[in-house]
Amino acid sequence: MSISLFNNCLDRIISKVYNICYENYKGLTKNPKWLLMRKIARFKTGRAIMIFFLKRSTKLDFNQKNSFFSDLNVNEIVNHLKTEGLCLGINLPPDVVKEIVDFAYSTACYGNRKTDMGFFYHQKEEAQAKSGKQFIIGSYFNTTLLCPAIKKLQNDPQLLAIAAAFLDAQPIHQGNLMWWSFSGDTTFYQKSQAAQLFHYDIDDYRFLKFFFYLTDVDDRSGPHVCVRGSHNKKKWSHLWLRKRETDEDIIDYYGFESLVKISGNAGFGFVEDPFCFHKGITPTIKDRLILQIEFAITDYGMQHDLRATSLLKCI
Ligand SMILES: O=C(O)CCC(=O)C(=O)O
Repeated sequence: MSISLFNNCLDRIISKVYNICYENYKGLTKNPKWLLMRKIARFKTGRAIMIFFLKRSTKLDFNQKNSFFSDLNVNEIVNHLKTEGLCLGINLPPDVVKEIVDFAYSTACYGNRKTDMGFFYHQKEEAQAKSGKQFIIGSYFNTTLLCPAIKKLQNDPQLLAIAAAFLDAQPIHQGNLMWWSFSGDTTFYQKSQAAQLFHYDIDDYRFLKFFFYLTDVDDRSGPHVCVRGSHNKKKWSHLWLRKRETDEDIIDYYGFESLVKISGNAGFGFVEDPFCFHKGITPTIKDRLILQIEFAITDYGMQHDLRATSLLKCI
């Protein structure tokens, strides 16, 4: 076995063991109900049973005229989302993009999501040199509290209407995430930590994520890739091992034509059923800024970006 193959295998084993330990530790200490949900919800039957018991009234009325997206057809989007696992073209108005991007440039982001690794976007190189670390992503915290445009988006009546129809329940806001994916070379372990390898999420028995690009995204600036239809079809090992999958594994099972690589200009948005396999491709040329807004049936308090300001430290 060559040294590089050995290192690659070791990298994968470390990444898997780390993820299992971290998930169980985090679940047991922070919210055992979340940990239990993670075990049950990976199976379709488990999800169906729990959704049956959790079912609540969905007679919801949203004033869709006050939306950034009032021209969208909710039923069409939800049908698409249910059959394909994603729906493209939920686009942000340019003034909202500008407000959020201005916020991103004038607020510290945190390297690899560590609360003591804060820096402003334009100071990334300096921050890396000073800390001796390579930052794969730079995430923002407390976005609801700090950015009025993001707060408005998470309360947008049309997004809520889509979420309610998909969830068949009162949509609960689980959290926002906004982050830079930085361009450059990354190892398998770094990709696995930054959602840059194929995986599916288990954040509730049913949930959905809206994504909005805030920079122009093409093949070389970190497009998101979703495997169409994979929310409804997984093989035994996908369910039981739930490891990060290689492109080859995914293409072998789902076929190359199932991969939807999503490019778009700043403001381009889409909604995804995160039980689909998905990933962000590591940007090679240009950094990508993306915003994610997530709704579910229950808030387990595990997905939000809220951090006490006393914990946040700049490098
Ligand atoms: O960076 C991306 O596009 C992937 C994001 C992702 O995998 C996730 O939010 O679960």
